[in-house]
Amino acid sequence: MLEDLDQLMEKYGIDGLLVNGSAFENQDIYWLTGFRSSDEIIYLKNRGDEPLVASSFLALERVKKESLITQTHDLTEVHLQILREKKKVRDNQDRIYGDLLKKQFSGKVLGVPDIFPASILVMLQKMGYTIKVVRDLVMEARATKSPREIKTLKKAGDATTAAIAQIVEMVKESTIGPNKILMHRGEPLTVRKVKLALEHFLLDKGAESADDAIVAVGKKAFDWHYLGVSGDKFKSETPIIMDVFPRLKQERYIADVTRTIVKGSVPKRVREMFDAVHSAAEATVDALRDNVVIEDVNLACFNTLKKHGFDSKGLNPDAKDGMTHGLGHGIGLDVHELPSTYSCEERYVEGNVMAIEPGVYLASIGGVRIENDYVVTKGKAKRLTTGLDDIIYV
Ligand SMILES: [Mn+2]
Repeated sequence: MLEDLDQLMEKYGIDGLLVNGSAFENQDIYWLTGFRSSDEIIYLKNRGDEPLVASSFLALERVKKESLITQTHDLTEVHLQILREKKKVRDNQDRIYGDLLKKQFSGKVLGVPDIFPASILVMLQKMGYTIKVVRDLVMEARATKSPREIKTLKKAGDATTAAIAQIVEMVKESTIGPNKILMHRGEPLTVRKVKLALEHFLLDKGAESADDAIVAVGKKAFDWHYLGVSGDKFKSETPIIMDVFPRLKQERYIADVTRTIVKGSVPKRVREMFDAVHSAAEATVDALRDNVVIEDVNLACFNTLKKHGFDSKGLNPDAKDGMTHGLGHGIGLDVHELPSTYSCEERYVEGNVMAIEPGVYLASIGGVRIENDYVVTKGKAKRLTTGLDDIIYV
């Protein structure tokens, strides 16, 4: 949370935190300032002080009205001087940062996150500033969500489960044609058609795909990041993975939900995969809570899969099939945030929001994956992605 920044700055040994960019390109900027704009701004926080944003002209006025920031630094005069000299602002960043830092930065060590323009970093060093790259600092602060963020993530979750439910209806409506191909309103049900339907529905709910959705039919889902190509056709008696991770257009938060759907009779081996994955999901969520060691939650999943006869990279790094990816990831303004499920010795804390996605994959069949988003609490983790069955046989 924003409240954790001072403590983290102390931990990382920096006196000031400097971040640059626009909300649409840099989630850190949006999270730190709440300023939803394409304007590039500079965020500076001295340890122990309120943060400020440096900007100019009309953008500065909007920062004052529309952001969470109460302190500003006006760069209008410096910008005007550069323009009067018929020069480019982007070639004169030393004057911009010089003005800001001389007047507003009182400490010695300036921290910058990993996403920071390399040219400005080098320039600041040439100007004599001591710069420390604090790769994880803002990400660590972002890992613990405020009640307001959790409410927004729930809204993203509702849009996502509702969008997948629409596709389930399309599959239900479909008939089974030659070669097991699903026919929807007289045409084969293709990945293109399904992705378009997802996008249309999400837009109506105020969301849009963060990157793309995964819609993987049958064996193609063995590669669990295979996105699906337009011409892929839905088939009966075949597991189809739909992994949908849209972003709310206004609030910019993301949900991540996966369902696997089978139309028609469910082959025995596929049913076994579903049973294993569903049991693993339940065991994982039972284990997930405040102050629990991250690896213990991983093991709850992998050991359950093992009991069901499935291998995993978690128990066997050489595994060729079974669960060949990690348990999940933190989620928020980015699809992948901290905490990382690979930080085995660390512990979950209240307010972490996790996408938990057990899955098993067999080369001869494809895969089955179930993914839902949860808030870590002192008791049982609270699910944010409700209203849609985990196992979908239609
Ligand atoms: Mn995910």
